[in-house]
Amino acid sequence: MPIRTILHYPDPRLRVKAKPVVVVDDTIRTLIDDMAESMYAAPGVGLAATQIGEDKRLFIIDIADEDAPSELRVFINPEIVASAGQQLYREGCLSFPGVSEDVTRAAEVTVRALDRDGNAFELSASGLLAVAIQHELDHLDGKLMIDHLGVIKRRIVHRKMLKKDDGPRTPAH
Ligand code: GNR
Ligand code: NI
Repeated sequence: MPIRTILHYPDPRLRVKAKPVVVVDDTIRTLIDDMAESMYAAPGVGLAATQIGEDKRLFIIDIADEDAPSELRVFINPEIVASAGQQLYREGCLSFPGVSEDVTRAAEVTVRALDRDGNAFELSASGLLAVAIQHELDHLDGKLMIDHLGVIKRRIVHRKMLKKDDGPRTPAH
């Protein structure tokens, strides 16, 4: 089960709006296994298929503490069916290594999705789990944490990411 390369901003593939999963089959389950391995290796608390260049509406989350047993949650074709309140959380993103910024999101969400067996479930979440669900769902729509920042912070993060990037220099703007 290979560890997959996680795309970094400003890779254009991070802007793709992912397509629904049509059947939850062994191909999807293999993809989930690869994503889990990649997320734990990173390490991160979540990973969206978009971040490894897979055009599918699927993400995984594990917010269990390092010293606790892992609790992998799988969300296929997720939809937020209810949300309430607001919370500010200092977020990171595996597609923005070295960046952490405060983002405002709903305090509580109810998400409906399919699990790795293709069974529908509903989950209500608050705190970090609610943040992660919203962060990952954004990825499936090609939306990134930088889009939640004001113009000044956004430009700072943008320039920082261009500097880190290897390869040919294009003029900063
Ligand atoms: O590993 C991650 N940590 C994190 C911390 C606060 C809010 C959101 C996240 S998600 C992130 C992994 C990631 O980039 N998922 O898309
Ligand atoms: Ni992310």
